[in-house]
Amino acid sequence: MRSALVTGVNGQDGSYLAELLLSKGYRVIGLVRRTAAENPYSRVNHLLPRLKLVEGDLLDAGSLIRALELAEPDEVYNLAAQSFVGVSFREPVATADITGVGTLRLLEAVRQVAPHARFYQASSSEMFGNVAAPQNEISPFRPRSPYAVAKLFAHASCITYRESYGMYVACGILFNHESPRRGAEFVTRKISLAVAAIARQEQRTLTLGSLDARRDWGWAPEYVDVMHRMLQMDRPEDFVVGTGVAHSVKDFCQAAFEAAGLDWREHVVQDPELMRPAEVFDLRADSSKARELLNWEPSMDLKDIASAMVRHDLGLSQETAGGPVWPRGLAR
Ligand code: NAP
Ligand code: F7E
Repeated sequence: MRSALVTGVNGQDGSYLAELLLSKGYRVIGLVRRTAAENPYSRVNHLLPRLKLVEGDLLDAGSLIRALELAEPDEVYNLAAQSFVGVSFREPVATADITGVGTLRLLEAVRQVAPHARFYQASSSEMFGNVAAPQNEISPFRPRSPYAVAKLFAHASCITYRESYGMYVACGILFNHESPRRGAEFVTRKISLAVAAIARQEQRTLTLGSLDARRDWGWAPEYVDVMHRMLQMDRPEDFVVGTGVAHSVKDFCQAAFEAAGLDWREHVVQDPELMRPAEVFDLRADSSKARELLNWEPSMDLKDIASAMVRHDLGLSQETAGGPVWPRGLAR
């Protein structure tokens, strides 16, 4: 039985990845931080006790060593991060420490405790900043936020460990991916939750920042599948992963409101306070390499994603924070 350690297991991607690995017969150990919240592991409760949880923090090297000693992993997936770009402008140093140096702490712990484990790093399309779309593995990186800077530090650390120590380290440069398990502060979930509240007549308006920024939005369960595929290759490589189609925030609003029979123009207002100090305007993936070498193909488009999220938030779909939503066509 193969073992996997997943950091950030209670995040959107961590919960889907844990489901996928358990369905493949892995022994899965998830790293979680101590919290005082009443229902702290809400996205993975349904997986317990098959999923084992171990306490640890990317800020604490000793806890990472302990987790690795307990897990004895064949594969390590580093999904933990301060992952919200907006917060990174308000908490830049904490973001650098967790998302950037935290990855280096984990790499060094793996080098010492489990040097033969295969390591997946959750790199981000945010590292590209405003370089011309579409972006691929040879596009330059021009980060535009403290989050992107931290992710780039982590990404470069991974390549350094791969080249210096011969470790199997692979970075997935993933573009935005969404689901009903997306955190409520990210724009797609903020929109789907507001659409549901407006449909129930609990609120009238939704306040957003930039409506023109364009993102390549995919479906999260399909993206954790690619993480696993990346660690099954003969040698470690980095991959850009996205749908290849970009839409504006406005387009997502239109699709989400339409899914509930509403007109977004009657409800969405803009507030300059929600604009970021520096915006990334146009992210669109060229994932030819992943399609060819990993045989990976996304199947959900913007309308599918918006409608699945709105249906969930209206209480119309079976998916709960705890239930798997596998897109059509994806082998489990
Ligand atoms: P997420 O929902 O925000 O989950 C992040 C997880 O990291 C949370 O479970 C959080 O724990 C944990 N975490 C935060 N700080 C930690 C620390 N100091 N020590 C240990 N754990 C810590 O993020 P996601 O959307 O699943 O994304 C997964 C990864 O992919 C992240 O690294 C993100 O930056 C990256 N990424 C995401 C996307 C995307 O579109 N989703 C695209 C590219 C890259 P708590 O539950 O305790 O808060
Ligand atoms: O913003 C605009 C905002 O916060 C998307 C993370 O998973 O993907 C994610 O980062 C766009 C931006 O995601 C609001 O300015 C307008 O242009 O949903 P988001 P993100 O910043 O793209 C990357 C790939 C990651 O790696 C990250 O971890 O939407 N926008 N109005 C807004 N965004 C938010 N959050 N809230 C608004 O009110």
